[in-house]
Order: sequence, then C-alpha cells, then structure tokens
Amino acid sequence: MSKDYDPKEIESKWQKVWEETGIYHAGDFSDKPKYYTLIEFPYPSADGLHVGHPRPYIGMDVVSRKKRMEGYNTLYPIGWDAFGLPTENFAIKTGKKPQVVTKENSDNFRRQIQSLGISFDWAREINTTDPKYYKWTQWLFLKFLEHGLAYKAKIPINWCPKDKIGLANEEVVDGKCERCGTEVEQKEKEQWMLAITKYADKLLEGLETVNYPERVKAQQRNWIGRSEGAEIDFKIDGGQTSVKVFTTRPDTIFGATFLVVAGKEDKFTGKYATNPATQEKVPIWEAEYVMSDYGTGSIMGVPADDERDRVFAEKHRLPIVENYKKAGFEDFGKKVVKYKLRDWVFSRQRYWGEPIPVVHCEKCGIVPVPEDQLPVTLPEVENYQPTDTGDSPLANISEWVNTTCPKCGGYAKRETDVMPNWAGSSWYFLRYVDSKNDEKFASQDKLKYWTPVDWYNGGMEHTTLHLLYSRFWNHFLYDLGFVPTAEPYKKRTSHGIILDQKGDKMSKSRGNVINPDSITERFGADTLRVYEMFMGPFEQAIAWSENSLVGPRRFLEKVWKLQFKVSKGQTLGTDSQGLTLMHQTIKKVSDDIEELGFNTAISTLMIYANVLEKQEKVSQKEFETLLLLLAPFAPHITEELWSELGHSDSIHTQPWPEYDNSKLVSDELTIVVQVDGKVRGSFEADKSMSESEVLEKALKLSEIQKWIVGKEVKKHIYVPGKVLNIVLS
Ligand code: ANZ
Ligand code: ZN
Repeated sequence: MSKDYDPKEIESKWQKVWEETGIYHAGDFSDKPKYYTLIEFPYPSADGLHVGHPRPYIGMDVVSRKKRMEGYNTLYPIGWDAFGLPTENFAIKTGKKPQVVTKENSDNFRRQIQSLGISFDWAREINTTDPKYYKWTQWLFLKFLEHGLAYKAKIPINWCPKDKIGLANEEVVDGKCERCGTEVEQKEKEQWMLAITKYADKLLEGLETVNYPERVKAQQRNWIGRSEGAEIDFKIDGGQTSVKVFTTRPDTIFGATFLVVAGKEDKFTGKYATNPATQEKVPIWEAEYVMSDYGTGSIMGVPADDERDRVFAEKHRLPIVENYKKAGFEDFGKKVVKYKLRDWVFSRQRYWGEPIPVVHCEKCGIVPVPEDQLPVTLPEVENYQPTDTGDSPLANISEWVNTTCPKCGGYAKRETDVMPNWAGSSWYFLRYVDSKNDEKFASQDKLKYWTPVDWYNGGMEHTTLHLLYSRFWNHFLYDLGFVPTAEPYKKRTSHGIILDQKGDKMSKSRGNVINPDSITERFGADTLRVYEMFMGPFEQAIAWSENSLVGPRRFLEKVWKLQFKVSKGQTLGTDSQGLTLMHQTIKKVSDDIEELGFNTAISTLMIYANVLEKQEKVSQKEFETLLLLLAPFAPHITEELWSELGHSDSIHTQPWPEYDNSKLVSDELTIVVQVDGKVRGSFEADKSMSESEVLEKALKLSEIQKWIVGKEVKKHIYVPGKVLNIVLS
C-alpha cells in the first residue's frame, strides 16, 4: 500500500492548485506587516533559463515563503527586463521582430520558472518593453528633463565599432566593450545625459542608512570617488594666465617641483609657472598619467611624496626636493570636492529601447511630448541594423520622425535616440506595487504600503551599474515627493554564480550551459531546489555536479517514507531528548534562513530526518515540524505529505514553527569521566545534580572502579555538565 515518491505527478498537481487558489498573490494593504522580497528580474534571452538563474530565485523564495508563514503579507514579484542589444541582435540575425522574439522568450522563461514552483506573484508580472510599462519610463525621463537633470551635450563617448553603440563608462571594461570585447573608440556625439553627479553626496550618505554587505558599500563609494582637496593656481606668463591643479595634499606644495597637464605623450611644453609657496620657477610638462577628465586635468608634481611623480621625475631628470617644509591645509588655494563619478550617458543610437519622448522644433527647440501623448511607441521597422553614421535605425523612418510640435503646431522631428537598457530596471521595483495602473507609475498609497524593498538579492556584477542607477532614480523621486523613502532597498545580499562541472563560467558560446528542464524532468523540481540550496554557501560561486543531485533526491525519499511511521494524532515528542532536538532544529533552520545559510539549514533538516527515521514511531508533531521547516525548500512534496496527513489548508499558509528557549537544552546531560586526564567512561546525569552527587555517581561506575580501586583520590576537577576529572597521582 505504500505509495512511491513521484515528483512529476505531485509537482504539476500542486502548481495547478496554487495557481487556481492564488495563494502567492500579495493583496494590497492588510493588517499584517508587509514584507517585500526582490530578485533582479531576468533578461529573457533566446537560450532560455540555465541552472544558474534559479539560484537567487530559489534563495529568495525560501525567504519569502518563510516570511509568509511568519505572518507577513509578502510580496515576491517577477517580470522581464527585455529591452537591449541581445534581442535586437537576435532579431537582426533571424529576421524576427524584437517584439515577437521578446514574447517567445519570456513565454519560455515563464514556463521554466513556473515549473520550479517559485512563489512569485504572477498577477503583478511586468515587461519593460510593454508600451504600458515604458509609458512610465518615458514619463520619469520627462521629470528629469523638467528638473534640469536630463540635458544634451556634445561629448566624446565610448563607441563600440562592432555593436555600433555608445557605451557608458560603466560598460567599458579595460578599454573594451563589456558585451562583445571589442576595443572601444572615442567618438564625438550629441548625447542625452542624466546628471547623476548632482546626487553623488546623497548616494554616499544614503549608504550609511542601509544594510548592504561592506564590500558592496565600498564598491559604490569607490565608484563615486569623492575626494576632498584644493585647487591651486600656478601663475605663468608674468601672471596673465595660470595652470589650476587639483591636489588632495596641498600641504606638500613646498615640494612641488613641476606641473603636469593631461596629454597623449610625455613632453615638456617649454613653459614655466611659479610655485606660489617657494616662488621658484617650475617646468610645465604634459603626460599620459594625468587624466583629462578628473579634477582640473592638471597636477603639481611632488616627487618626494607621490610615487607616480617620483617615477616621472626620475625618468625626465626633474628636481626632487626631499625635506621640504609642510604647509597648512588652508594656506594656498581653495578647498574643493571632486568626484570620479561622471554624468550618465543616457542615449543609445539603436532600435530596441524606449524612445526618448521629445521632439525637435525649429522654433521652440527641444519640446517634451505632453503626458497625454505618452507613450511614444516604437514604430515597426523593416531593418534593425544600426546606421554607419551612428544614428538610430529610427532616423530612417520618415513617417515616424516627421511630426508636429506640441507647443507651436509647426513642423518638428522626433528624437531618434532611445534609452539604455538600464532605464527600465531603474524603477521596476516601484511598478510591481501597482503594475496595472494606467493613471500613475504607481499609486501613492501602494508605494507607501509596500516600499521600500525589505530584502533585495542580486549579482555582485550589478553593484556599480544597476544598484547605483536605481538608487539615484529613487532618491530623485523621493525629492519630488513621489516615493516614501530616499533609499529603495533596506537590505542587499548577493549570490555566487553556478559554474559548469569543470568550474568554468556557463555560457552559450562555451556550449556548457545546463538547462534546468532536463534536471526537473529526471529528478523533480524539489530535488533541484534542495540541491541548489545545499550545494554550497549561497554567496560563493560553485561548480555544478550532476552526481550530487542524488543526495537531495534520497533525502526527499526518506522524508516521503517517514509518513508511514507516523502515529497520527500523537502530538508530543517521544522523549525529552527528542523534544530538545526538535526545538534545536527549529531554531537552527529559522536563524540560518535569515543569514543565507540555506545549505546548513538543509543539513540540519537531513540530520533531523535521519533521527526520526531511526525511531520506531514518529509522532505527528515531529513529522509536521519537519514538513513545515522543509516547506520553503521543497514546496511540492511537503504540500502533498501535509494533505496526506488530512489537512485541507495549504502547508504554505501555516504558521512557521516556533521554538521554546527553555527546551533548547535537554534535561539530561552526558558527563564524561576522566581518571588522571584520560577518558574512562561516561553516564547520563540529570541537569539538577550537584557536584558531589556527580562525583558520588562517577565513583560507583564499574568502568571507573577498576582504575581507582586501592588508590587514593587526591582531588577532582568538575566542568559543570560536561567533564569530571578524577585525580589520583
Ligand atoms: C599632490 C600630491 C602629493 C598628491 C602627494 C598626492 C600625493 P584622488 O582624488 O584621491 O584620486 N591627481 C589630481 N588630478 C589628477 C588627474 N587628473 N590625473 C591623475 N592624477 C591626478 O587623488 C588626488 C591626487 O591625485 C591629487 O593630489 C593629485 O596628486 C593627483 F603626496 O597632488 B596629488
Ligand atoms: Zn515649436
């Protein structure tokens, strides 16, 4: 009569039930406290999900499910970050419309994710390429424009000649395009910019108020790169003109023996300036090690105290003054603050992005598209290929480009640049709280109820891009009174990526991608989930190991078989030690989940299941506790076993087990007995036994008797509740 564990059958059955009953739907407003868990929404690529994708989804699913059971009204949403190059390039290659590609890919991702039983609230699903969504991305852009934070500038941009696209500094890694690895060129172009630098201080100060890993905070601080220093003028040509330098060490000015201006190669300009401290003439050089776009683009060379200046001075035989007088910090120049952070290049000359919602009118200049005419939708085009002039493919669609000016009614041209892929993801967490709203990006009431995000888990690779950008947008919206808190995320954590069996990064080009479908097919979603949480510390990268799936599968089978040992209706644990273990297990699993210790939580559950398996009978209470603690990790099997016990409500809406502090330590203690420091025996003692009672009992033990007979006990040392050492010699 004992039924075998058949994940396929029970998983699809319960997924259907959950969908029908909507148990993971987070209702707006409630008397319960709210909890908002967030993962970085995926880019729906044509390759589908690989086994690395679900690791953070499962991790935060465990947290979300636990929070729900703890009585929180929990929001755990999902959507698609679907604009950008991969889809556009795929469309160019296959001749399919990006809209169609996006639909197919997100349908596939949805199917895959749903087969894993993750408790996302699908009713709130968003897609950044949906005109109903990007209407609001455009509206938010217009807010930046209205407040002077979006502007056009002709600037040298990082240009990828292969992708034919301008790149933000953040997208250039070691001088190469982050996506395709091609050497980046410089190109002068009119670009839309967002003034993120105006928020540099707020973005720094905000870090003091949030719970992020220290290394994430450090990366954000470094990226912003705030430096306090001074600007000092060095006069030339008899005081007519001067070179302004930026220094963080104005106290070293007496040691400044030359000036360097940013240049392409090292050379002497032939000019001299006067050091205002020493009144000496110092030569003005050009060199590559001085960056043109930082500080003032010029420095004072202090070879005695700055390593790079010393190298430069030695190479070009410039004077080095070792022991010079130190100046006071305010003595020369003017105090200034400089940042490494640059304004954000916000336009892309491509097709698959949000059109920037402005028109160019000969009479009125740049005119924003009025709110009631949003969204400015992407027109259907035949050819998505970017142009060689660097203009967007949209520039070729005259019916779309030619329009009337909303201000004067005259002839105007639409802006043909689109926004970067980072736009839609800069505010998506706000849209989730009210994803169907056609009147506003989200209602004030719902924003007030749901935000900020309580726990956001995402990749370390997004620390300087997405995380900084979305914090910037949220700070800006806070200043406008649109969102209730300046910081969007209370707590941030990161997961490690999953590598292939050999320890290499999984990628389509390497051909080493493992599709979760095949794993679910063979082992079941619960086994995949438990394996991904068990395989190693959540924050560390780890190699996939097909063989290791067997362990989690066996564990679930063991849990399955325990149901046949349960004495129904029996509520209490069998003995005091059993009760202690149960409470210890509850505590350990509860604490571990809060600290991303998913792997140790599972091993604790494995130990517990082993102990129960060895018992002759398992009480209903013990078995239910095991199921409740396992439910966030393996939601299908636990739901099935829960209903087999006769419950009609879902296990996922039950209260999370609580532990009793007083039961964490057993009343029974094992006292180890040593004779002259060597372990000779042990016995079970009651917690209340006094030291003399312990000694008395120990001396009577037969295994101790044979060591001490005929000898004198000189003294004894007792470590309460643990060890008794009997000293003879
Ligand atoms: C004299 C000096 C003496 C300096 C000394 C340092 C140590 P932060 O802001 O922390 O990165 N510097 C200034 N502008 C520069 C540029 N455009 N390119 C390259 N280097 C530049 O460091 C600021 C320091 O870096 C400045 O202080 C300047 O060198 C150099 F013992 O001035 B210092
Ligand atoms: Zn006009």
